[in-house]
Amino acid sequence: MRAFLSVVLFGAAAVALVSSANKDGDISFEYHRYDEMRKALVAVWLRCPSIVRLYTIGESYEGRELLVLEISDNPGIHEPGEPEFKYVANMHGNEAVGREMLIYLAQYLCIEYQNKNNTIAKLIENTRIHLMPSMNPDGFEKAASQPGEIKDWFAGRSNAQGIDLNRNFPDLDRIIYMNERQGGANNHLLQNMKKAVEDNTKLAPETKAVIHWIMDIPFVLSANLHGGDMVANYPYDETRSGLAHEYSASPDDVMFQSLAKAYSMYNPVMSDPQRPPCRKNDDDSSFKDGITNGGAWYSVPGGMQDFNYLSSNCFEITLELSCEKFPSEDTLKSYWEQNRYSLVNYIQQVHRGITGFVRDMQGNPISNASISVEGIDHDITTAKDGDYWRLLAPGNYKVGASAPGYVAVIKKVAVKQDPAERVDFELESVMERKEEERQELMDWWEMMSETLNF
Ligand code: GEM
Ligand code: ZN
Repeated sequence: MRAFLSVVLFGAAAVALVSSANKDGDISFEYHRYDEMRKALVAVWLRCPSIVRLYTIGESYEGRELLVLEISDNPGIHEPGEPEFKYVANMHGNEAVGREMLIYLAQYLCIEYQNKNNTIAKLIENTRIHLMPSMNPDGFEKAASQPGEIKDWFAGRSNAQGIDLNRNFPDLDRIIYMNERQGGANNHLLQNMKKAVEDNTKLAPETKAVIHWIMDIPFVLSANLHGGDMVANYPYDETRSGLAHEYSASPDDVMFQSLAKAYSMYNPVMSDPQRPPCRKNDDDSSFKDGITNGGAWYSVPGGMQDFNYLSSNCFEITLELSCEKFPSEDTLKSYWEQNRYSLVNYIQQVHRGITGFVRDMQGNPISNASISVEGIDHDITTAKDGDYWRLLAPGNYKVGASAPGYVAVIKKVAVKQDPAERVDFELESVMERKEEERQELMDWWEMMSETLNF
């Protein structure tokens, strides 16, 4: 049944998204070295200047730019209420498929926007999409410069200092697991620690750049593209008990499974129940429907995925796109065909759950207000314009908005599969409430004194 479902879904997605016969005609399915990648991204900007911006979030250890291509109807601007989405690839420099997928995705979105593909145009108009094809450009150059087609399994995985970037993020899992036991914050565990990040000598420049990026832009949803297996992996990555393998559910386990399936079920190879393990002795017993909990697969401390979830409002999953880390160039077109619809469908998930604004009684935005959901011990916060996005699976929820100095408000919300429910909150300041109560008391006193002829 599952195989049938994935074919149906895949087929439906294909019909919905494909607008012209040679939709991929302009994409060149080849590996891009650093200069070629930069030229390819500039070419997308030149072809679609009204919806594309190319920017950098910093430099790698050897001085290569960490390039990001942004696609949105108002590039360069956070539009209040518009969710922010990111794909980051190639943090392990020898895992090359994801890097190419993001270059092709940039080209595909631009081409389809020009072809008036309504699905793509709507996505670009109501989402701010950021694509980082390579978080480790130095590692990629090392891997790609190896002679011949057979690449060493590890050469280029780390950054130029020999740091594994997916073990280099602050280990916030240990803090959250301690807070679960002893009490403490349930998210935003790096609150106001920009300087600490800057001064942390253990952090690679690539890691620091991404941490600042995450702290600067209110990302809602993200994926981290890897290679070496075929699965959509979701938090937590580090096991709760410290065991090598242990299902370690986050408070948003139901939503993360839904998000991971939103990718895997549109990739016919990843979701094929008959697919054999990538390597004979692999234990992918935790893989079902093409998804896995990270801790159930194997424990990973200091990873970027859990860091997103525990330091910001961003939900991130990790995508393993290929059994081979650096497959031959003639396989790239088939990897694109396997991933094209998953890549778009996953971006569309950012429009789920609830979204809205938190304002005061005068209509002013309240930034950094907390949005809590009864039964899910993971709060998110409002961005600069009081806008928020809270990913939630379908169901009935009690949602609260609160901020220091304001009276909290709780609302009951019924959430569908999609699109997101609009839920705005108006918070009364405690001072206003006190004034009101004082006034009510004065009125009562006046009424009593008249009645009793004091
Ligand atoms: C993984 S990617 C993270 C997968 N998560 C868990 N918990 N296994 C890594 O970083 O080791 C594999 C890869 O490098 O792609
Ligand atoms: Zn990897």
